[in-house]
Amino acid sequence: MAFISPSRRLRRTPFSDGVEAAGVKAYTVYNRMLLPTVFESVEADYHHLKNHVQVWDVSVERQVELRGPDAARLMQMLTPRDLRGMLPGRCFYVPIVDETGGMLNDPVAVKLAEDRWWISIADSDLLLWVKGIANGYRLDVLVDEPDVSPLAVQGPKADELMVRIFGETIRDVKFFRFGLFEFEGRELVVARSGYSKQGGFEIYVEGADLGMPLWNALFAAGEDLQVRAGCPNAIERIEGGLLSYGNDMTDDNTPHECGLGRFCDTQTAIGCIGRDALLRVAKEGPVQQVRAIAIDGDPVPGSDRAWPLFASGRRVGQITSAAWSPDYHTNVSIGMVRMTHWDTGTELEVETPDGMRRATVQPGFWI
Ligand code: THG
Repeated sequence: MAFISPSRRLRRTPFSDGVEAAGVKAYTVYNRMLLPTVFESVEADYHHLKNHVQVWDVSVERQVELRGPDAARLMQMLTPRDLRGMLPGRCFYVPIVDETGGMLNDPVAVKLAEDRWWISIADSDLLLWVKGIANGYRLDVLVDEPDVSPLAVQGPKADELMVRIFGETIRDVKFFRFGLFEFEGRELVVARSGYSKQGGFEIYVEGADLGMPLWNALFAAGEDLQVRAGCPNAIERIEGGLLSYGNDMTDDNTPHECGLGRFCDTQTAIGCIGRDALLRVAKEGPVQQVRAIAIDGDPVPGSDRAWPLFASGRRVGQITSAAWSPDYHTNVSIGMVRMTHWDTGTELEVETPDGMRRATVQPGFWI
């Protein structure tokens, strides 16, 4: 057993004091910040998330802010999703692609105003790519990382808890939309979104000084709701088919391979830097794609590598995330599978760290 040495490069978050006091047991590193992965145990956290309400320090979802007359133009250069119909007050899940059509990130874009956007990023250095584009094309836009840290409130009792802090009108916020809500005299962006399928909100906490006051207010207000500190849960997110950039896809994958074709309008997304490349590959269609895959046998171990998938001894893909699901009584997983073997019901073999297991392609994710 070894420990991570503290340093300024591994940034604290506005909620780190609360996370530590709540007894965090494990972290991962994400955008050079600490992201909690376990509080009680991954399984106990999973059951609690599905039955109660949790507060998650997801400060690692850093914002890339675009501000200025060319903000909307720059945003459309980054993604093959057509943004023309997107109104201020909306959040869009957007694939970000490079000039080859490879995935650079899969953030949530938040349109604050025509000339002001936040890109709420997954784990890759998107700021550098966006600054490079803005400067290379001499765009009239400021690009930086503001002092904004998302705090997620997730679970079936999320509405009940949020009402107690922000008032009844929080219930009116629709999925993937946001409103401005006051806390301690400051207006905060609050969206109905989050990295779980259990429902809830994300509060974009602007100003690190507000972090612990808001954290403490949520825990004080939610005692009878059994509110707990939580974090994105590996089991629940695999059941729900929520992809993890760097795990389930990299810049070697197109959005179509990732199953994100429904978030692409490549024909009409004029200006998108990867548009020509995506139009070319779209003609043939993807030759591999993300699938939900059940893995037989006892609970699979955790892993820091992809597990090869085979059919009749031939390599046909890989498992990129896997966990035992208490609710579905099987190992749930996300895999990238070649076209010849991606049909529902196809039986495969997966090489796990503790031996070969049978794996079956599912019709869809579990949630
Ligand atoms: N919220 C915010 N920022 C984020 C994440 C988030 N940045 C990092 C990471 N998560 C980005 N990845 C995702 C992946 C999935 C979703 C959001 C961000 C998601 N998908 C829904 C689904 O697939 O069911 C809905 C998508 C839609 O219909 O538009 O929510 O979680 N701020």
